[in-house]
Amino acid sequence: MSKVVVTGGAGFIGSCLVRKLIESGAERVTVLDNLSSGKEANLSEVRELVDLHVTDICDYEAMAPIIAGAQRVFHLAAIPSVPKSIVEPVPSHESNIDGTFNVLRACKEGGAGRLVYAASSSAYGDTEVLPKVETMKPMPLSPYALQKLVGEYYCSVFTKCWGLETVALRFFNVFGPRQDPTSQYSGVLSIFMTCVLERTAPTIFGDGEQSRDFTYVEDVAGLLIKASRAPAALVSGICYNAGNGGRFTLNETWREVCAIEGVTIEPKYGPTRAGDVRDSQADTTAAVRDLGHQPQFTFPQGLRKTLEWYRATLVRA
Ligand code: UD2
Repeated sequence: MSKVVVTGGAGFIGSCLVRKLIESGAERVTVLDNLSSGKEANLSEVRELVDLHVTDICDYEAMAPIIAGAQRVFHLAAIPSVPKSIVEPVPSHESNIDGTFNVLRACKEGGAGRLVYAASSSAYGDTEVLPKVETMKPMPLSPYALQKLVGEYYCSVFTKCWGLETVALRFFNVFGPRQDPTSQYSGVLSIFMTCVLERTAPTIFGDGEQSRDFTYVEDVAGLLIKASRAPAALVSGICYNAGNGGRFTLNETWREVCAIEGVTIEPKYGPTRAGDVRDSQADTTAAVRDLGHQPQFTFPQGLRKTLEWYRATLVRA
């Protein structure tokens, strides 16, 4: 039986990937997660098919044996926040750079087949041109953006120097069910969802005209699996945009969320956040061509599905 490992597999994106791997034929999935933001409950429907190791990627001795011998490793464990990396740069650096190095080293020394890495669109910073293409020069604006970029470079160097198969996917503002809305660092859509259901006004940082390529979590999970299966000669050592290809401002997005719910609530506005990118939109040409990327959910469809999930969850809570 082929071993599949997902670091961060109890998190919002990781747990969606675990469910999709099982749907697409994996008999069991090994999850490595320190449960700092992930939750065992995120895996509840598939828990019996998951070998969960509550382990930190910063602890090499503990995590290396879990990765050893895996055919496919998906590295999603991270401290994934621009503002948190500014307020608390040390844990962010340790997890996102040292932890990623540990995962790559464990893959190399443990004879793993392929590593697929969750990179970030934040690496681009503010480009003059949209959409953003992989050939553009990265211009990180925050420690988090730089850390994720270092991870990408490390992937390609492990491919070049030691022949480890790697593929990096730059995620573009992923949203969907199970995104935790409870922290000040939570993704904006998880905050919008709870605000609209509780009929409270969100705070938009800046003028709300910044834009994002919001990507539904199931499309990202599907692309991760495609990246783990694409021919090595074509994709190994390469980084791809994993966005949806669209672009919506925060003002438009809040209005759309309110329209789906049938309410009108004026947002509050606060100061622009340090390290914030102004506009973000993926050119998905390379991912479509090489990985067969084919998003299944438009932004409004993803919003509706997400809102349904938050509604069911908030009612139960
Ligand atoms: C970055 C990356 C994304 C992913 C993510 C991980 C970019 C363009 N995107 O997302 O790919 O790696 O980091 O976390 O760099 N905001 C509000 N009110 C709130 C919360 C957020 O207005 O209550 C704003 C925030 O200032 C930003 C936008 O919403 O302009 C999106 O913020 P986010 O934290 O959801 O994600 P972002 O863009 O930092």
